Amino acid sequence: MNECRICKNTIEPFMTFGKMPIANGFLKDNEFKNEYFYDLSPAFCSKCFSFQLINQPDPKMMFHENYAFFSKTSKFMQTHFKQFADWIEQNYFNDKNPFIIEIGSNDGILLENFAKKNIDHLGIEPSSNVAENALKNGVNTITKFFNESLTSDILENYRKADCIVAANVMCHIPDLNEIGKCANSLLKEKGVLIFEDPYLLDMLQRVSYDQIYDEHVFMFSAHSVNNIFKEHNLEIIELIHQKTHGGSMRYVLGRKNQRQKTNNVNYFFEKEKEFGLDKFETYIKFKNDCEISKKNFVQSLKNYRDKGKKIAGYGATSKSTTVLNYCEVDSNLIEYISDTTPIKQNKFSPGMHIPIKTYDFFLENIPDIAVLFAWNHKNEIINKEKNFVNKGGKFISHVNLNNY
Ligand code: DWN
Ligand code: SAH
Repeated sequence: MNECRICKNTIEPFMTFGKMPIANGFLKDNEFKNEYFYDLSPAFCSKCFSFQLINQPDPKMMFHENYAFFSKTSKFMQTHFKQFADWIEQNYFNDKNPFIIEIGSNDGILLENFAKKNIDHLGIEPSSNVAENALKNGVNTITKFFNESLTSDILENYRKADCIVAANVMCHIPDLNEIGKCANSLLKEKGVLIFEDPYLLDMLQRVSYDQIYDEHVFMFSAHSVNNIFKEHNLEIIELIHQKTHGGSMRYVLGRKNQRQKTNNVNYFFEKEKEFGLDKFETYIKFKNDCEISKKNFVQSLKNYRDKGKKIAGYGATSKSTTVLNYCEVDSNLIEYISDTTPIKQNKFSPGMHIPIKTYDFFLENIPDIAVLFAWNHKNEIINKEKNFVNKGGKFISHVNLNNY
């Protein structure tokens, strides 16, 4: 019997994606035989509405000194985080001498905007290789996991914060009750907790099941976030939908009755209810949608291959690990995947062992078909690849690319 990670209610898995490797575990061929696999099965809690993974590998196996994701690889995301920083400053800094803490600050993509203005900030980032980049750029960073013991250290050595922010991190943390307690200790009376994560409703509607992988132990909705944090005296005061990562939600939470709620909070609660996000049947439908998506994706790759087309992947995303392993697609169908991140290059994709190549390799070995695993960066990539498209190259994906 499985327990909800939040409310301890009994939960049932509604599907399995099968055995999965670490999503960002790009590896050398001499490491194939010791590759780690776990069972990737999501479940839904019909009491607190949390969509969650039954099993998650130990965080230390995912976030360490060789973490493969560097936030600044996307120009679009750099712009997003600059705008995000300006928005926080305009809306949620009330103090003359504000202090902002970021959980999962990665290479400093958000906090560098505050550092440049000499605004007091602190990044918490356990993956030391990405944190090093932030430190080089003048972003104050502690290379540790955020938790209760670190919270005590911060209170001793720094001060209470006006804002705790986390982008694409909260959904990675298995014990959110601990995070609720930490936020309570660290925030000033009128302080806010702001986080952005891929939005469950978008994932269900778009069948972007590749958002489900080891790091993403939760997929949030307004309903679940409300239930998770109300136990810690925090309430949602603002919700803003985002285009990033294929559809995300920005949640702003304040201490109960300390801040005015905006009108759109109810709008999203109603929209989620209308969709049936609180009902188990919705997730059974999602399971069927995933199976159809898998069948169509594999068939279209086979059709292209049988016509003699050269197929490559574009962007060795974490998400692609779920697609490739669930659909059992290996280098018989996708010859190689190109990615601009040096730490991924000249290694193999987790589980299916497709070679990862440089961007120059892509330019020298242009495929007929590019599987856009980084579909969430479609506009940025299509703009860059006008030449490929003009010469007859075609981008495809398991999701409908017209939605992005
Ligand atoms: O939540 C998470 C998000 C924020 O980032 C983490 N758990 C891990 C990671 O997820 P992802 O790997 O799915 O993220 P992206 O942003 O979709 O990854 C894009 C990949 O594509 C990177 O490896 C860089 C690469 N890329 C490229 O080769 N050429 C990206 C762009 C824009 C390009 O032009
Ligand atoms: N905020 C960045 C990075 C997201 S990737 C962005 O939006 O692009 C997730 C990041 O969270 C990784 O850098 C990982 O090392 C970090 N992380 C994971 N668990 C964490 C924890 N418990 N505390 C702090 N950071 C964590």
